[in-house]
Amino acid sequence: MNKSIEKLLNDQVKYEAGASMHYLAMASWADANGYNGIAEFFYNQSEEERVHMIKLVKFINERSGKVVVPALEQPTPEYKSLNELFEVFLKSEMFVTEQINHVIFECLDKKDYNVHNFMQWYVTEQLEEEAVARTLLDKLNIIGDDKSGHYMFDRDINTIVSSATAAE
Ligand code: OFO
Repeated sequence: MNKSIEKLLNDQVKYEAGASMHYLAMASWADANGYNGIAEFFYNQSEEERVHMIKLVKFINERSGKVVVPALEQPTPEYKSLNELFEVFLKSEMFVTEQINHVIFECLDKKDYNVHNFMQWYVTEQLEEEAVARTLLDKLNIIGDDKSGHYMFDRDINTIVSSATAAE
């Protein structure tokens, strides 16, 4: 495997792992603050990102590349509001999308169509996750500071996510 692509795939392992830990911290914050639906949503997101990370690790090994398991920074443990929580979620997904685009660009540049093909799965996944993050943030912006609105958002988050993904 081309060394620059191997490096970018390893960077991607780190970003997926970072997102997984970040979402775990968000789930834990939501859990501790009584938002059980949101906590469940982020526990699931955290698990999904871990799956994305492992998929990359296995692929690098299959292609006889060298995997470097990364050290991670501690994620933020505190959030001021639900809006802040979901703003950070959207930013995190947008960051990951940018990095995936970077890998795709390098694959085309180095004519590695095998990795390019593999990365298409991540492109689709990011489209979906960014759409979900945007939908949730839009709903929270409509709700504003209304506590009963937050209560219903927490109760209905799985329905909101299902309708956002169905609308794709
Ligand atoms: Fe790994 O799917 Fe989003 O970040």
